[in-house]
Amino acid sequence: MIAAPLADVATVVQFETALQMTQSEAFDFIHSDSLLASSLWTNVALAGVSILLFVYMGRNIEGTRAQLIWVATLLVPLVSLSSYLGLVSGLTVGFLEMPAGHALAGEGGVFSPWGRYLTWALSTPMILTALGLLAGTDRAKLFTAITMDVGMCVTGLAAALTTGSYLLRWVFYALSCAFFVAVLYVLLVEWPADAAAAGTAEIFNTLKTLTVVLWLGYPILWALGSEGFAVLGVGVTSWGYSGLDILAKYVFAFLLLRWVAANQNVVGRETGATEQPSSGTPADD
Ligand code: RET
Repeated sequence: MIAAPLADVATVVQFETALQMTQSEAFDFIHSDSLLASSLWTNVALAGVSILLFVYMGRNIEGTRAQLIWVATLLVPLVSLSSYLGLVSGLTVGFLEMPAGHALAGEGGVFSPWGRYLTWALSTPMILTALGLLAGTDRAKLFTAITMDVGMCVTGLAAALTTGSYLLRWVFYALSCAFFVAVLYVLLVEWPADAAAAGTAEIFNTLKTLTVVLWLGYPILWALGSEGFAVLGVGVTSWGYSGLDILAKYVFAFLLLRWVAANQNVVGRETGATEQPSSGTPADD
């Protein structure tokens, strides 16, 4: 057996400790970086405050459609609180050795907050459900938006976790973008017309613009961040997602709930997805 040079042994040890980090070591890693830790704790706090505020704001909301919007909206900070607690505790983060071709290949384990991508598969469908119900859309379009969105999140997770091939990381990224295009189509083309018919065009268009602009920031950040081209460091990338989350989740949800609470007469009308099919006609809305 040929003895490995000392430097190599040190590198391997560095790799192994990074890749086999325990949760408490991951916890210590996160808390040794004040930028990273603050990006996560800020969202834990804001999600908690949002939950209390949204419960209060929805206390008098009546009618199936308005209540569905309220519950979907409330689930956004509820999922977010769980997500950020998972990240900050070290439970849903990992340290991945990047494949050859990646800017950080050979530099030890790269911090991967994979729990983010996983929980987006729960939170973003809630955002779309609330928006779809606000627009008074039908079940086919709601189903399309949600399934495409889940496809986007799961393939985004695959892009982050693929370490066997640098090319395949970007193939998953491209697939995720393709799903995203379908979501954007529903948001930008289908639902505005539905919202106009339902009398919710003004608020819908405000929230649609907010959503589209902010959501476009996520793939850009992924590409620039430590898991993509690594132009940005771990702490800055994490603050990028946290900042986008603050606007795309809490601010979005607050604006939506405030409008719904004040316009229950408009939202009270059953449309599209919440409409009961009248007897004798097929339920094909
Ligand atoms: C990824 C990388 C792969 C390509 C694309 C992405 C899009 C992510 C988006 C996330 C939105 C998240 C929100 C979370 C709120 O809880 C997965 C970053 C297209 C659009 C709004």
